[in-house]
Amino acid sequence: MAAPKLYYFDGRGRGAIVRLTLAACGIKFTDELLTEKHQIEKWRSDGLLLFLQVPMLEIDGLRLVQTGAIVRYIAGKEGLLGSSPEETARINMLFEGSRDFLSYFFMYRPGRGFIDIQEVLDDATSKALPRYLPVFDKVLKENGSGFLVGNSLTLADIGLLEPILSVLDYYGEEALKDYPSLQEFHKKVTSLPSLAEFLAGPQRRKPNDDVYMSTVTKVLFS
Ligand SMILES: N[C@@H](CCC(=O)N[C@@H](CS)C(=O)NCC(=O)O)C(=O)O
Repeated sequence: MAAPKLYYFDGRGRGAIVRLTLAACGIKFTDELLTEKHQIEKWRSDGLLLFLQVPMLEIDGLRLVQTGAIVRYIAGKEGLLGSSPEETARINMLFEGSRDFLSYFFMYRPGRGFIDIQEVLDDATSKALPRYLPVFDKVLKENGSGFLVGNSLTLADIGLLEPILSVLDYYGEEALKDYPSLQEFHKKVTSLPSLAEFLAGPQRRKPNDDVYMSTVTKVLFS
């Protein structure tokens, strides 16, 4: 079977969590990078994109779209979605919370286009950090294993890692100084061999820059 192939931009965006989930599961994948408008037009007209959107992941003979569905497929196959309906609900709840947290770092805002990074960070500083950091720190502390749910890595942890990496990229370690459980979590999860290798490699994209924003604008909005 061919390696899974991710159709997405050469940047983080919604593709980041798909890459992170594949990496956490030790699944090697390739990137089909979207850099020109004619590519997505062809994928759309060839019927590759169910809702005409990326990310799309080709895996196991399937063409998966919708970020949440993609990562749940991978996590489900790899046993990272818990072992009871209650545990799965808890994992999903925490995962969705981490997506809400991460959304504060997205620079694209519907109806406005890409907004200035300072506006993003002002909003994240006043609204996202005080809401989410204490909650995730508390959940980690109460669970006590270093992971959010149970005794091993789940999709909830992979979800949380993404906004924590953004916090560290944008604010530095200082931002976690009052959250010892989150500091331990970051250390523990980024030391897992498959994630450590991925995060140090080229498939982990840097924070979105001008090149990424102008590519997305050209491909989707011109
Ligand atoms: N709910 C979808 C949203 C996907 C989405 O909005 N993708 C953007 C790129 S990040 C896109 O393809 N936009 C083009 C369009 O909506 O026509 C998901 O989570 O995957």
